[in-house]
Amino acid sequence: MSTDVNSPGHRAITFDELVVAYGEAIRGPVDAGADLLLFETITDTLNTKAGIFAAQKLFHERRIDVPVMISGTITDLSGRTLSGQTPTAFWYSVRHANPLTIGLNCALGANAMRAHLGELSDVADTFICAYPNAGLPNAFGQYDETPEFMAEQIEGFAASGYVNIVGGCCGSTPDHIRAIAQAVSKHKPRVVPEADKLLRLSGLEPFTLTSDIPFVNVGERTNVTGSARFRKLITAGDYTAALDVARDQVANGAQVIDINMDEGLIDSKQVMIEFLNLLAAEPDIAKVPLMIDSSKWEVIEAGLKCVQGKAPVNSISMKEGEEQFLHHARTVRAYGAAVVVMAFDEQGRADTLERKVEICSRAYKLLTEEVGFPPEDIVFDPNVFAVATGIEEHNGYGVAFLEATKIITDTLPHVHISGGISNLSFSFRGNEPVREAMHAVFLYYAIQNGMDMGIVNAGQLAVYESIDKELRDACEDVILNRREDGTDRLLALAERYRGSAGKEVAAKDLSWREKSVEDRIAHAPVNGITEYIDADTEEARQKLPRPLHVIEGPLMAGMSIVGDLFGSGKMFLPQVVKSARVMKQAVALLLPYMEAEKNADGNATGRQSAGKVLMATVKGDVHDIGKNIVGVVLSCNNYEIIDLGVMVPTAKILQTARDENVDIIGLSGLITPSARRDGACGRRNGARRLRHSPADRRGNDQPRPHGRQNSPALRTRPEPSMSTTPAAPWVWWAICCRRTPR
Ligand code: THG
Repeated sequence: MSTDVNSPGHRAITFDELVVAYGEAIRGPVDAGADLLLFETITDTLNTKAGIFAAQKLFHERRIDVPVMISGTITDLSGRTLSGQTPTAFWYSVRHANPLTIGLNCALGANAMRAHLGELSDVADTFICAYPNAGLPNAFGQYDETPEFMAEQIEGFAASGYVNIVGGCCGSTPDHIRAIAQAVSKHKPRVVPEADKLLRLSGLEPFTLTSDIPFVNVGERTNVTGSARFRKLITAGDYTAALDVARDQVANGAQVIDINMDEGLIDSKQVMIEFLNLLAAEPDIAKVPLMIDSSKWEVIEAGLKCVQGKAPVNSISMKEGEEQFLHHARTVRAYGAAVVVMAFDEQGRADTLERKVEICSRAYKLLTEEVGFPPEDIVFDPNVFAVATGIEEHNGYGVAFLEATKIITDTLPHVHISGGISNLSFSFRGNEPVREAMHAVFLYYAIQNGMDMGIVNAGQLAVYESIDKELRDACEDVILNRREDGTDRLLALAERYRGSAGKEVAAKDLSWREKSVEDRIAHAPVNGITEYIDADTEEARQKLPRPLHVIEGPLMAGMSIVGDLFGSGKMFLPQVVKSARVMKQAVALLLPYMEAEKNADGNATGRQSAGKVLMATVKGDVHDIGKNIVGVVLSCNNYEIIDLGVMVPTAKILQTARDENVDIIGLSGLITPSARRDGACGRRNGARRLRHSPADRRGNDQPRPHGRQNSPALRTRPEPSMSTTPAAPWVWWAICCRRTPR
């Protein structure tokens, strides 16, 4: 982290210097015969990654293997390390050390540690070790928690099955340890869960590629060769604006961002370091994993030394032979990164189905058997090349990629498939509508074949269903190589779209403006068009009997289509983000009218509350559009709403429910980040594991991680209102907790 408040990119020490320092510190105890090494009180994960790197180097040189314990510290109420990581993100960053234990120590005392330990306990497939302080030091620097009090708290960890090893940090005395030992002796140690082989990345926050996520959008705009604007900003040294490019991508739904500084006129390595160091101080960007993209190995390695999260490296390949490939792979692993492997070998890039499959299979064998690389951390890129270039041998590139994707995901267990989607349409540069249509068509087929990641322009993704049929067919002819004159026909058709660069494909066709106001309103969220939504919403408000009917009718009809398209892989997260924006804008316009109506109604009839509803977006999630709409709808139906906002911890929800004696609790959360034991979405049965295979992602039936509330205090109905389509990105739980009928 920066030690200079005026210079967020400043670092007082480099990764390499830390590796040297840690190396010395580790040699001492190892020479003296230490049985274990403990990295403790970790506030900045990148430092620890340097420590792990140093330890592994020493172990390798001496052919020894000393067990390692890793213990972080969460020192404030944000529930994050000092450098901003959540407990799960922290675990993903150090998991490559294969530590004997992961855990927490020091900090604010046992009580404040509990929720974070619960989170770690849920995700870590190794032992958990916890040794908190005896509370916070008082004004005299002394610790007030008595042995009995501290033992009671720590017994709670054991009773919940959170821990395998416990102890005391600052302020604990032999009496504390005795009391703790006695208290936990009644309980069984935690059972270490098995971790499914899923790609787990992190920035400040974790990103797990589960079957709920059909496709990971990797933002392509922070690439000096892929964006003229970004290149200009970087070469001009305007890092503030360059960071905004990164920020916009995350806001537009990129779940990972690709960073590439390969430009001849700049010092790529130095610029990569500077940009990543600056980025680390921007939580709204640094929350996502960063894909470090360079064709130069030294730039990749320099990048890896700047990121505390688990990053995917883009890329390594066998183009310089096996030895170099193995060296790169081992090094990537030592930094705890995942890897994109390009389908290149000593002969060059793979352009046929056979070569793509052969190279990826060979790389898989080397990585898994020689390096011990976890297969779930491997992302193959079978090369997206430009089609419709006029060169006949390029016509089969689309099909070769699609078929290779299917074979690779079917035959190489747990791997992922990615590619640079915008490469596909290079021959239509300057014609954005056609490029977007080609990308949407390509993704539609590639995802069905198992592609689960892609480098895309997250702010500019067309919806497959909304593409003009004629254009879509022409794109399919080219991508699927269905007819000999496919390129000529697409070229001819493309002329009609030229000139509308940057506009949405769907916006080009304005025939939807002729339709009824209901149809127009439903059209807008599906296509993410905010341009007309205010006028249309106002028109509908005047037409329909009540403002609420505009939401319940046409807007919901649109959102329901969004859910279906998402569920069937025809729409992606960035587009859903746009839909939500349209919806939000429309609801904002209607809200004052609904408030006025409610007030008038309430005054006139003096109607009583229909019931009290507590609503919250659960910890781990910040999305609230659905919740807000339901809140509005319910309040218009005379329910009294208590909205706790977003990122609300379990304890606060339950406490408020009791204090306010509510009738219903409604929780909102994206399934993936929220369905954790401590994420307020219910306790997952430790024995119930969810398995995900590539086949799952292709939409087969599968168990889903629905939360289930088991709290005996509340009479519950599990999963009463699972809504939307199976793969929709959001889900609602409504937990009925009324004990006595009103
Ligand atoms: N595989 C892997 N990594 C990759 C690629 C790949 N990284 C780089 C690239 N390919 C993916 N990224 C981009 C980014 C932008 C464009 C294409 C691919 C692009 N840019 C516009 C153009 O060139 O016309 C620029 C427009 C502008 O200047 O704004 O198309 O395949 N592993």
